[in-house]
Amino acid sequence: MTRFKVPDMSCNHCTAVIERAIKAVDPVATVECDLDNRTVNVDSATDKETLIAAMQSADYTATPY
Ligand SMILES: [Cu+2]
Repeated sequence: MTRFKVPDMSCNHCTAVIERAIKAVDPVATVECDLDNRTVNVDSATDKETLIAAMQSADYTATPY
C-alpha cells in the first residue's frame, strides 16, 4: 500500500480521473481516494514513481508520504 498526498484533488471528478490514470498503468490496482484529506491509497505492484507519473500525466501532483 502506497499513500500519496494529492492537494489538487477536490471533487469526485478528480477522484475518477486519478483512479482511471492509475488503472491505466495497473488494471488490478486498488485505489482509495480520500477527498477530505486529499490523499490516495494505492494497492499495486507497480512502483510508486510510475504511479506518480500516471497521476502527473492527468495533471495531478502526487507526493508519497
Ligand atoms: Cu475535481
